Parts: sequence; structure tokens; C-alpha cells
Amino acid sequence: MGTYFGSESMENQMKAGERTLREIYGQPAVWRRCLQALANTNLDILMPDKDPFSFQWIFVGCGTSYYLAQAAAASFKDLAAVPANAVPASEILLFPELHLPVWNPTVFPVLISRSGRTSEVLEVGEVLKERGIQFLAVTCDGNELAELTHRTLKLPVVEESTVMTSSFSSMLIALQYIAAKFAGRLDFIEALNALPSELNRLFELYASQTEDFARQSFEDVTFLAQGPLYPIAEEVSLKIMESSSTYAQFFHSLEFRHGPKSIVSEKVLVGCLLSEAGFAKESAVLIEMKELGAATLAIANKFTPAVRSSADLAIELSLGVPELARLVVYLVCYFGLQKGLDPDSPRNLSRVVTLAG
Ligand code: F1P
Repeated sequence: MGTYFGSESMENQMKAGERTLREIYGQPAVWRRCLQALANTNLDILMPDKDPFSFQWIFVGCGTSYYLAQAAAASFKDLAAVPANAVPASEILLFPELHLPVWNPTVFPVLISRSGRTSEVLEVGEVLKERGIQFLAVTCDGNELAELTHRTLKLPVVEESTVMTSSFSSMLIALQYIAAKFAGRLDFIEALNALPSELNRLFELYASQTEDFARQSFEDVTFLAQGPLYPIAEEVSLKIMESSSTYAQFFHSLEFRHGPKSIVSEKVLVGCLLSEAGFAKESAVLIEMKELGAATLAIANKFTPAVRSSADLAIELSLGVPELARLVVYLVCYFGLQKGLDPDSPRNLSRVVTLAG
């Protein structure tokens, strides 16, 4: 898993994407370190000053951190049964009354930013301070964001790459951990603790198959998923775009039938992140796209023989943890589509995006 498509020799690909590959294969160790840090942190002081169940939780970020916000909102709704939603930081800046209506004083925003420097996120922090709204910051680097609130969770992740891998996975694990902790779901925390060794098992099983698969090149790429896996499909597509300048799309799996399937040909890769809850209906889309001639990749916790045979690459997770705790593992199974480019140095992109004005 975690390798590159493209026409260059594997040796050159390794050199070009070395940092990204190291990042992917280093995930289990990073997750372990974060889980340890979370176990040693007093999370109560990060919570709103009254009953956390009485708040509307709003998760805010840009780019990868916005997709992470969506996965976090789904996790909070599912684990803690609190109202939760996700918005890009720019939405709050441009349409504040849609997202922070004055008639709803019980909002608790969670600002997510690896760098703690993205200007839209910092501006949202300033708006919240002006309005006297308490908020939590989740970050890896800390920086200016951490100075805006005493409720800051700074994770022990140092990531030099532009593309966010460890930061995404560890901030998602941390937010799920917080939701589970305040919902009293100790079983879920146990499930998160099982993930690092499970991922090592999956690397052993699937790394070489995936590398073989990844030697092909595709004209178009699309990733499909539903429910809490949908933001993971968004993130996988973003990673493909960032690391290979290939336009990648994402759809809710069943939506793909309503028009977008017109793009399907043997030069198109359709990746399906199959949930357990929606397996029958989502896998029917995979089977249909294979019949239409697409190249297919599927990730599922368990396959049936028919579904497995419709996937050119089938990655079976076999994880004995709740579906929601598996999200982060689907993410690691992403591919950087390489077209003679260096996935460590995305075109037109810097590690921090700062907008003037
Ligand atoms: C957000 C972000 C990333 C993107 C790129 C530029 O950063 O948009 O999602 O991949 O690295 O920055 P941050 O606010 O989480 O630091």
C-alpha cells in the first residue's frame, strides 16, 4: 500500500517519493505515539465550560483539515450523539450568519490546522475571540493558532512534507479519542489502540500487490464512498491531485450512477471504499463499473467472492474494530499517482496557504 502509479522506473519513483513513502510506512509508530500522548493528557480542560452534550460542535479547517473536520463531525455524531457539522474556514468568514448564527449561542467550534498558520483558520479564531465564543484548537505545529486559545491540543507529530499524512491520521485519531472519551466509550479507545499493529499486518499482506497494481497509469481517477468514509474518499482524491497533478474526483458511491459513470473506460480508475453498513448497495456500483470496463480498486473489511472478483485490486482489512475506528486505515491505503512528478513536491502548492486581504 501507499505507492505510486506511473511510467518511471520503480527505482526513480522510490527516490522521488521517498519522503511520502516513509511517511506512509511510519504511520503505526506515529499513531502509537499519539495514543500514548492522549492517554497522558487531561482532556477535560479542552472541553467547553458547561455540559459538552449541550453544544453544537462545529469542526472547521481548510483543504485536508476540512475533510478531517467532516470525518470528525461524523464521529462526534455517531459516538457522542451530539449535533455536529463541518465547514471550511472560508465559509465562516464569508457567511458568518449561516454558520455562527447569533440565535444559537451554544456552538463549540473546533479549529483544525496542522500548521496553525493557515490564514483563513486564524481569521476565524479572531472572529470567535471577538464574539466571545470559546473554541478548541487541534494542531501539530501549534504556532499562532495555539496562541488564540488556551484550549489547544498539540499532537506530537513533526511532518515536513506538504501533503498531509501523519497529521491527518493522528488528528483524526485524536478527535475520535476525545469523542469516545467524553461519551464513555472505552471500548472504542481500545479499538483505536489496536490499530497500529493491525496496520503493520496489512502492510505485510498488501504492500507488494499494491506496488504491482500501481505500475499502471490512468487518465482519470475517481473515489467513491458513503457515510463517514465519504470524507476519506475526498481526502484520497485530494492527495492524488496534490501528489501527482492528476485531477481526481469523489462521489457518494450511489451518486456515481447518476451521470458521472459516463466517464468510465478502461483508462479510468474507480476506487471504492466499501463500508460494512452499505456493503450490498455500494458493491453493486463497483460491480457495474467493472462491467462497464473500469479499472477497479476496492477496500472493504470483508469481501464476498463476487465483489472480490470485480476488483482488480481488493484490499481486505479484516479488522475486528467498530466501523468508525477503521476510517483512518482506509486513508493509508491511498495512492499517489505519479506521472514523472515528485509527490514530495506538489506543483503550485506550499505547506501553508496564506491569503492576502
Ligand atoms: C491546510 C492545507 C492542506 C494542504 C496543503 C496546504 O493546512 O490546505 O490541506 O494539503 O498542505 O495547507 P493546515 O491548516 O492544516 O496547516
